[in-house]
Amino acid sequence: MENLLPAAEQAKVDAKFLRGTIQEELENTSDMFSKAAVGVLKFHGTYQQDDRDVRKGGPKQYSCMVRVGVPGGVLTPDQYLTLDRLANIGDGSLRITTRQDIQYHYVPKPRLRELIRGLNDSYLSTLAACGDVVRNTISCPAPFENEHRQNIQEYVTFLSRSLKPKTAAYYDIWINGEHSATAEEPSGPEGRTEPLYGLTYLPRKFKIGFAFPGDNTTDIYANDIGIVPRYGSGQLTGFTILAGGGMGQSAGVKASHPRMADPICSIGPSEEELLEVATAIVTIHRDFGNRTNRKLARLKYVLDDWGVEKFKTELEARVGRPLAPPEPLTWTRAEDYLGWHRQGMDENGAPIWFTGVRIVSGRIRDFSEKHRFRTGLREIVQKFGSEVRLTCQQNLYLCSIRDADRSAIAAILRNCGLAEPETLPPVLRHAIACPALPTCALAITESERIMPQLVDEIQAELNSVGLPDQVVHFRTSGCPNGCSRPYTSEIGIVGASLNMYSIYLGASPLGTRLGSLFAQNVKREQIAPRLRPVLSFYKEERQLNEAFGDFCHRVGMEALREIASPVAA
Ligand code: SRM
Ligand code: SF4
Repeated sequence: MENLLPAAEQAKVDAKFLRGTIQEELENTSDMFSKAAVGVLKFHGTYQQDDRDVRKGGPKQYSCMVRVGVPGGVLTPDQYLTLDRLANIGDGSLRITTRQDIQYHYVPKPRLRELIRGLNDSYLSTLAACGDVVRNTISCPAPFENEHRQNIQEYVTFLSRSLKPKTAAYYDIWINGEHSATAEEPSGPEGRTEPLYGLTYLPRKFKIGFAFPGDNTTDIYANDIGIVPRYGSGQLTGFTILAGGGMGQSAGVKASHPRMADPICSIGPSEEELLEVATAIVTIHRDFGNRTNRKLARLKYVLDDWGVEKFKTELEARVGRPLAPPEPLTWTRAEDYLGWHRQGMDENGAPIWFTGVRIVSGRIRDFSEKHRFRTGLREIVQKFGSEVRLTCQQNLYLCSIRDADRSAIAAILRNCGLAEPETLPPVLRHAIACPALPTCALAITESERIMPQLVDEIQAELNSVGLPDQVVHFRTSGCPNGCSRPYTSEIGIVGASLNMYSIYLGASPLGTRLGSLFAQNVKREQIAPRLRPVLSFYKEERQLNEAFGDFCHRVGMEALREIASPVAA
């Protein structure tokens, strides 16, 4: 009998190391790619989408979402200006993602190659930004010079490059065989083999994140592998390794669920050992991840099945030695460094600054005369040569600012409508939304488009119960996949069905505990009213300095539901 692979696996085999029919289809006049090519395109960082607003009224209008990988979120001024210049190929916006990448939306098929070539000229790549491979490696990009962060960025870049697919297909298709210095040499005589991935790559996407001790701005527990450096006497002494985190769940698949990564082991500080252990974990996913059900294929389900002990034993077998137990981790913050911070000092002892700019939903665009975010940021980078760093909370840091330039930069930010973060309402300051409608094919409800209004409503509730300055972390996703990581947010709103949302409460503000389902099938208009009694209860009953998420967790969902019985629609 023929040995049939599941369709998604067979498609990878048929694509012959990520070639498929993309090249031929780029030459034809159709405005869309075939289904087979769409699957392969994802590994090249491109999703074919159709505008969901248009879909309602007539024939589908196809375009592409293109994701540019930015390891650790670090961009040179030249790279930022290239990204900005190329935004006009799409809808004129650059969108910072929750994994420090840049996305373009509405890129027409005939201009895809021009876009990817343009990126390659500035050593930027879309290869493996999506697909069943190791995705963009994230890290906290705050550039504090006294905290070894620059050094960790070198590990991020190294790991990123080492785990990229090696096929030459990307360069053959998009760049006529030329490849930029950011990607590794294709391996094998014709760049056709994949020593790590093989023909069928991974069962599913795979995500790696670094965090700094105490600083969980990257949401480390939401990653397949989490890496936390350890320091002793001012020196890097090694890394604590976590595994098995992920947010996605599917309404129709009961066993699917968000999961926090488990601490697995401690290793030494060398790049070689870090790569060895990370690669071994990737191969565990490759060899044991579920290849028959993509909804249960992430590494987190291997951890669920095996438990930490068995996982560690398999890892030790793969690296050929015992691994030390993980060091305990403690966290003190998980919010981006918004506003002005001292980065270091120049050669004359004058301060060097960085400033964390709040970009709501990561959308950099010239929205109106008063809100010209793209123009303002471009002007700053052009004039002052600022390095740009993207964060996992969809914000950006303008770095290495001389003391003498600080007030001019602050004035440009103000004039282009990028408000000083401390002047924003507290809930808006740290809110995150996924794109959802109209671009995302999987969106069940709105997310990014309703976020500002929803945040206003929740802020109004906080004001009315007498907590106007309370910071409450708020995230919304248009479906249970959880791209904004709503399950690690103090308030997580998740699209469930037409105009209906689930509300999750009780996650830790430090990103160390998942929230619990508080209410289901809540109409969009009822979200804030449903939260009103909970916020009021919090105001009355909280302990000293108790965060909202910690309070909800302590009190429990049952008690919260009791005091917040549904408000009439
Ligand atoms: Fe995501 C799929 C957007 C971070 C879990 N995600 C998608 C797609 C590509 C929809 C699709 O498959 O057709 C979305 C494109 C929408 C659009 O129009 O742009 C999409 N995900 C995003 C971004 C842009 C959201 C954002 O607001 O920034 C983020 C891009 C990150 C990047 O640069 O790589 C993004 N996605 C995440 C995260 C957060 C994270 O990684 O820290 C998660 C949860 C963590 C995790 O992976 O578990 C996430 N996205 C998913 C899932 C669920 C995966 C699962 O295990 O079940 C899907 C659906 C899928 O893969 O089938 C998905
Ligand atoms: Fe799309 Fe769902 Fe991700 Fe939002 S959470 S971008 S709706 S897949």
